[in-house]
Amino acid sequence: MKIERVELRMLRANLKFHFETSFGVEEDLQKLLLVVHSEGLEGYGEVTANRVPGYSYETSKVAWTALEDYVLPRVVGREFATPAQLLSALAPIRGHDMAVAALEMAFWDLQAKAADLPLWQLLGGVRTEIEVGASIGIQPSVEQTVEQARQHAAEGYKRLKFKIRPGWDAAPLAAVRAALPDMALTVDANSAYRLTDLRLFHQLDELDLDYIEQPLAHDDLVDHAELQSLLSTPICLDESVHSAADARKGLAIGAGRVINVKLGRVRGHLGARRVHDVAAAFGAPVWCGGMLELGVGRAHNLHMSTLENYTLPGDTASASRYWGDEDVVEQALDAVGGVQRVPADGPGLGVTLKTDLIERNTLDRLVVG
Ligand code: OSB
Ligand code: MG
Repeated sequence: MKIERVELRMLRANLKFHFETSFGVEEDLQKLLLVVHSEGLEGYGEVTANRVPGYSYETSKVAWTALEDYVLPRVVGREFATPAQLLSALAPIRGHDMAVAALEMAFWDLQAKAADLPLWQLLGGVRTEIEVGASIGIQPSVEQTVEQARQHAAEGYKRLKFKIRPGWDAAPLAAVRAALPDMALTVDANSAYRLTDLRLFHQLDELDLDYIEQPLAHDDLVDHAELQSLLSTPICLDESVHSAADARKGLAIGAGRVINVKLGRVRGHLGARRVHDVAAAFGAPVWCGGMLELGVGRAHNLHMSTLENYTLPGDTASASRYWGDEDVVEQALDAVGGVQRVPADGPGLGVTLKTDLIERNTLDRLVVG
């Protein structure tokens, strides 16, 4: 299909809560939405980047620059038969995976619409109901953490993930474990620890967690393997895996036993499927991570989560938890009893855009082609 025209928007997106992690606070987000036009069809993509360069160097503004200056000039006006062909044209660009991913996702949506198939079928999915958990930021007190945990458990989320950082880790988690003895619990450190924090990891190891997400450096695999050899709780890799090759290396040396897949971190659906396949070959389960997405990103996450080896609950919690009724898509992407249905309003991504709301929240707009 020919990429005739691409429309990029920087949207104001006000999260309903302050989301605090070991790297900072996310609030008042800026989100990039991308619409690709081809043969009378529209494909939708979303950049998963946020405001602060703490998870990755890719922020919304950095991704805007990457799309405007490097990504879109290489593809607009050109014809691509497959997502793989599109990605080949972008291979010379190092990094900027979230910027590339938004275009790749939109291209898949276009192809699914052209084939009159739901995206999940084109991707090779095997289910239409997705179990999800909730990711709970660092709270002002242990009491509030337990309260948040009880609330989300009562809503039916299938597992609860808590952000931790040095000084905010074993104590709140032990309190949550005492309050919810049978709940699936996990922690996400976003790279805040070192191997020398072994005492803390041994404390976490006693709490029957499903996994400890990205405890060590964002670009490390070797120290994670050392740590994994000393713990019974599985390590889940997030920041360290940008490709199937990273997944292979990490799993081969025992750097973890679980992988969090995020479309933005692996250049889109093709990269995600390859990571998923490598993990399956190693017998390692995967789950779909979240980046505080709007409805377009959330819908892509749900379609991706239909692949066979997504056997652990993902981060795609109810859209209304983040945005109230101010999401960018008409469909309410809300979980019921911890289960999301894959959007199916028409072929492709199965969602429609709220054009008035999008127009109102547009901070900047760029049309190429
Ligand atoms: O590490 O998984 C992470 C949000 C922003 C950046 C990094 C992460 C997260 C989350 C949020 O954990 C998950 C969600 O979308 O609820
Ligand atoms: Mg994470």
